[in-house]
Amino acid sequence: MITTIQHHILREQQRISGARGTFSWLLSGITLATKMTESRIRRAGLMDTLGEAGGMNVQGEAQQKLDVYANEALMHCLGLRDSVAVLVSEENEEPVTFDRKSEGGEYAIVFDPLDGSSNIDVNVNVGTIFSIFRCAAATESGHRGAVLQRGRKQVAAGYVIYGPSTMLVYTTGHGVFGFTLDPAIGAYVLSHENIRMPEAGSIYSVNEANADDFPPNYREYLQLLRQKKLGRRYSSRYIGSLVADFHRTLLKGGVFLYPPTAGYPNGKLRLLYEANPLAFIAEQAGGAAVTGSGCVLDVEPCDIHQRVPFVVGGKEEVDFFMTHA
Ligand code: AHM
Ligand code: MG
Repeated sequence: MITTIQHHILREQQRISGARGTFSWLLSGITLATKMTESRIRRAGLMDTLGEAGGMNVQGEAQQKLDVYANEALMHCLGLRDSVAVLVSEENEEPVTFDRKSEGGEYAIVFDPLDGSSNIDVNVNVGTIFSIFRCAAATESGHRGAVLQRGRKQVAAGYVIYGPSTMLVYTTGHGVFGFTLDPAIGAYVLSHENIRMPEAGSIYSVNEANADDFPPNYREYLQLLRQKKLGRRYSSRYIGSLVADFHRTLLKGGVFLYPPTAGYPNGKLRLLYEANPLAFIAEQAGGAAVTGSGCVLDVEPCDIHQRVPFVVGGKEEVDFFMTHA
């Protein structure tokens, strides 16, 4: 018989919250919101959901209508859960906090509601990325402190990819599991048990149009891959939707890089809701993720929207980056 994500999470939460049900209730907020978003995405082009919403987000990027919808869906579905104390979104400058009094308020959730949304008008894959922390660190530093925790402290992380099919991939630190949305029953069904990232692959993924701006060590690394220094020929793939580029790297192996550039001296991708959750999944699947100077998961965050250089992939490619670049 099938295993739904609800069933899987019920088993996982024994390790996380001592089977009190708060964790599975929390995750059901994420699955519901992503199903709402997926249904809008499926009808994009038929409804008035394509194009810009007219506003800018905190990153100074034009918000798409679907960015706004995906953000509201997550804010609404998670805001109703008593166990949520803080929500941080790419689309909101400040954390959204909830005063839960004595009961609840255990978790902080950080998310990118619609990653790669500039691709949506051309019918290319987009995604939702999330990361969950316990609020233990929210002491004097308040709610901001609850989310300014190292990636190693995540209790769960995952993403949804809206592609030819819709998949949710998540980890609670005990392996990585993938679920495919079965539209006939409206449930995420286990389709990828204990995902392992190949130790080595043959694809590199980077926005090569920026190569003249990359620091020399990144340029050199890509050149060494092209020169078959790892013993095989590499091919290049770049979708420009992080979730999609990462998902391919997770399943097929290889390496994805977003290096520092002139426009983005710290790299373009955000630590809390892009790099950290994907780094957690990569490590859990046997891969690795670094900023160029160390593991992504060891970076001590200082700002909720901070950016980091991001190199993620199979062990062999990432080790080679660290030793040769
Ligand atoms: P966003 O859509 O949440 O703003 O995310 C940024 C996107 C990532 O999905 C993707 O990896 C990257 O920007 C692509 O950037 P570029 O167009 O500079 O290659
Ligand atoms: Mg993003």
